[in-house]
Amino acid sequence: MQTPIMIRGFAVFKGFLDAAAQAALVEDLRTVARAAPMRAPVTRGGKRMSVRMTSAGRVGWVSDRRGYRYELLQPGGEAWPAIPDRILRLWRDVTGLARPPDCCLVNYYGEGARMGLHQDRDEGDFSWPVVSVSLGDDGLFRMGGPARGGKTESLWLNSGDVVVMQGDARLAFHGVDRIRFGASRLLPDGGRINVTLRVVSPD
Ligand SMILES: O=C(O)CCC(=O)C(=O)O
Ligand SMILES: [Mn+2]
Repeated sequence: MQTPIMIRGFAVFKGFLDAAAQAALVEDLRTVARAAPMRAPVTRGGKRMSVRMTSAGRVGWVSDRRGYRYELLQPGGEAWPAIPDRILRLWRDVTGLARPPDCCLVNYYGEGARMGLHQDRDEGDFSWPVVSVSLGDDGLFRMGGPARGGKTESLWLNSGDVVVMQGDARLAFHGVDRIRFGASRLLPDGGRINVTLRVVSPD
């Protein structure tokens, strides 16, 4: 296993996936998006997010006027598609855990999309790691600490990079300030995909 760069407790595996592995993952995610179409969710305040999202797994992450949460069903009432095997394998390779993630959140950043600083804290047990995979265009990832307004550090994530948030970084603030739209040719129409894998239930 490659040794990650550690930034404020975030473990960053640069170039974890080669070009062939990245292309294979994109195909898997197309299958997911056919079964569970991408949506641009609104926040509790009614603001539409610039990132489009869908999920695979036992539960999917949703946001609407009722707030953020995990749901067993898609907004249309269907179950979420299964997490593709290749993604489950990546989780096992990176974490060494036999326990699979419950949710594979798929974020798509088109031109101008961003994600504000936030903590991942809708899960039942923060002792499990969060694994995030970048595909397509570069994204400027901002990493902070456990409190909003603290010092932050930024790093460009490129296609094939994997970040693990665990330990001190598990509840650290993070976000994506901007992407370099069109920087990568992995996605024919440009944009950035981020896949986030999380254990949601404490059992
Ligand atoms: O796009 C990224 O790199 C981060 C995504 C993220 O933080 C999230 O979905 O909670
Ligand atoms: Mn997050």
